[in-house]
Amino acid sequence: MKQRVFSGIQPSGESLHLGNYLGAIKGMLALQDSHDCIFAVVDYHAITVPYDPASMPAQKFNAIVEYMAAGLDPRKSILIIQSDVPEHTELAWLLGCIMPVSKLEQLPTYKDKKARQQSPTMGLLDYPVLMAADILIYKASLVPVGQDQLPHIEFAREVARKFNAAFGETFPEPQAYLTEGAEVPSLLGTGKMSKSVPGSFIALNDSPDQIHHKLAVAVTDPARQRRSDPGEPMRCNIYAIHRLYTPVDRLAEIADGCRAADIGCLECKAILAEEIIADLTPFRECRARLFSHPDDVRDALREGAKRARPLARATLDEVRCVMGLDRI
Ligand code: AQP
Repeated sequence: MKQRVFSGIQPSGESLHLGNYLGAIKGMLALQDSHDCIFAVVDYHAITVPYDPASMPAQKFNAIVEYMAAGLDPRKSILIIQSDVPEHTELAWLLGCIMPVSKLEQLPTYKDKKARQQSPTMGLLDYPVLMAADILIYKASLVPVGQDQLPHIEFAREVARKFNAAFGETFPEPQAYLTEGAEVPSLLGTGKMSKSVPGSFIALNDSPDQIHHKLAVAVTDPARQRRSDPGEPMRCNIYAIHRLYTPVDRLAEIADGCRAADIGCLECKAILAEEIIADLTPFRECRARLFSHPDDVRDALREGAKRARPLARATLDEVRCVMGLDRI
């Protein structure tokens, strides 16, 4: 039997970004031919922070289009919107009843997002429980994610262990699947590329001009104030992105040129912009095609939910049974 894979991305912006693509979607693509995959647009996660209800339908539609344009194929993988499979939230309630609040309060994403909000919601605290349910409802053993999600995967493993110890062997302990781009840095010089940090990201639907502009104003090696200053590529966030895009021989040329101050930051950024634009061209074309055939996208989602729900229901029935909740 093929190993089961689950992963999800929030529809929390107008477009997914390069971090989502290189850190998560590339991992999904690497597994979709050889594994039994379910990939979701996790809309219930996106409402754990303030959001605009009027924009949500378009953001969900865009996220699923971008999944498909990046190569996730509904003939190979089950593609769903999380809220179309309500078993996820029902399982989250059951799992939440075995996990201590103190554990959730320690998780870095919660602490980080809490610091940016006046009154963090119960949903924000509970986010990792819902994420554990998203994975465990399909008994997935592999989860392609970026580095920032590792604490949440560790939490999901702990949920599985705790549940199995209390109610008998039910869930596999899921493992993260990381790509080379597991931590795409922010264009602002510190932290990761993130939808909620303006100026930090390149969106997958950015035009070639926008990509050139965003890179041109991006922060680089702080030691390189003037064109003639020698740089240190390993300290530079732009070089870190180059390493994910640029062929090895060209990369060595850029690193040497940077150290010798033969290549300026602007030139280095322009080379990277062209690499990214070339990589995203087929994506952009496919995205435009899908937007002009919205029924194909909706059909894929309908079919996805139809295939996912029986799998989710079977796990939920089993869980309710071992918890003594299925009978009177
Ligand atoms: N910079 C990144 N590098 C590598 N992987 C990344 N991911 C996100 N940013 C990077 C991975 O993308 C998947 C989906 O992320 P998400 O949008 O659901 O949540 P997130 O991790 O919180 O992403 P953002 O962009 O930072 O969203 P906001 O700003 O709304 O919180 C995950 O696998 C994630 O690791």
